Amino acid sequence: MKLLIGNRNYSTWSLRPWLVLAHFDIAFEDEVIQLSGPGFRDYLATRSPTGKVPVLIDGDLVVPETIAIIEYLADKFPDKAIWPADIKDRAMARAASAEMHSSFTGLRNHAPMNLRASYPGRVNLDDVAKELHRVETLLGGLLARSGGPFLFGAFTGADAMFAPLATRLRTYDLPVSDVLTGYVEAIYALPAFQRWLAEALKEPWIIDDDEIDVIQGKVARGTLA
Ligand SMILES: N[C@@H](CCC(=O)N[C@@H](CS)C(=O)NCC(=O)O)C(=O)O
Repeated sequence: MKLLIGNRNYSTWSLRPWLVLAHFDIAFEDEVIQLSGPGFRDYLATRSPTGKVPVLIDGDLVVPETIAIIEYLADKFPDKAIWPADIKDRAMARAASAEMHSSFTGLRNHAPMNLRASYPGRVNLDDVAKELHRVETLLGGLLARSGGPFLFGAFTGADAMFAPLATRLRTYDLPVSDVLTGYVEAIYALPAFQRWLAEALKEPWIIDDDEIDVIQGKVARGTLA
C-alpha cells in the first residue's frame, strides 16, 4: 500500500491517515507531493482523482478522502482496533471525526498547521473563541468519559482526525483547559506522531497560504525564507 501525502509540515489531511497507518503498524510506503511551486496543482491532478492529498493506493484501488481512507483501513484490518470496540463509542468516534471533517473552519483559516513554527498569542481569539469552546466541550467530554489519555482511552481513528488540531493549540498557544493541554501532550508523545514531526522538521519548503505572517498581511507573499 502507498499513501500519497503533502508537505508534512503543513498537510493536516495527510497527517491523519498516515498516523493511522503508522500507529497501527500497517505496512505501507509514502510519497510526498509538494503542495507548492509552479504547476503543482496540474501534477497533483495526474496523481489524485480529487486533485488533493491524501490518496491511498492499494493495488488497483485508489482511495481519496481522509475519512474514506481511514474507514477502508478499519475494514481491511479489523483486528487493529482503528475504531473503538464498543458500538456506542464507535458511533461517537465517527460523529466526532465527521464534525472535524466538516467544521472548525475558523481554526483552519486563522491557525493553520505549521509544525516547525511557534506563534504564541498571534491568533485573534475573537476569530476562534466559539470553535475553541466547542473543541473544549467535545474533546473534554470524550476525555472525561474515557479517562484518557486519548478520546476513547487507547488511540483510535478519532484521535488521528484531531491530531492536527492539537498541533494548532500548541503552535499558537491557544487558551484551553488542562485536560486539553494533556491531550495535546498525549498526541505529541505518540511515537508515530514523533516520526512524522521529525520528518516535517527536515522539510525546507514554505507554503505562503499556511503562514500566519502572510495570512495576517505582515509579510508579502514569496518573501519568507
Ligand atoms: N476532503 C479532503 C481534503 C484534502 C485536502 O484539502 N488536502 C489538501 C492538503 S492538506 C490538498 O491536497 N490541497 C491541494 C491544493 O491546495 O490544491 C480529505 O478529507 O482528504
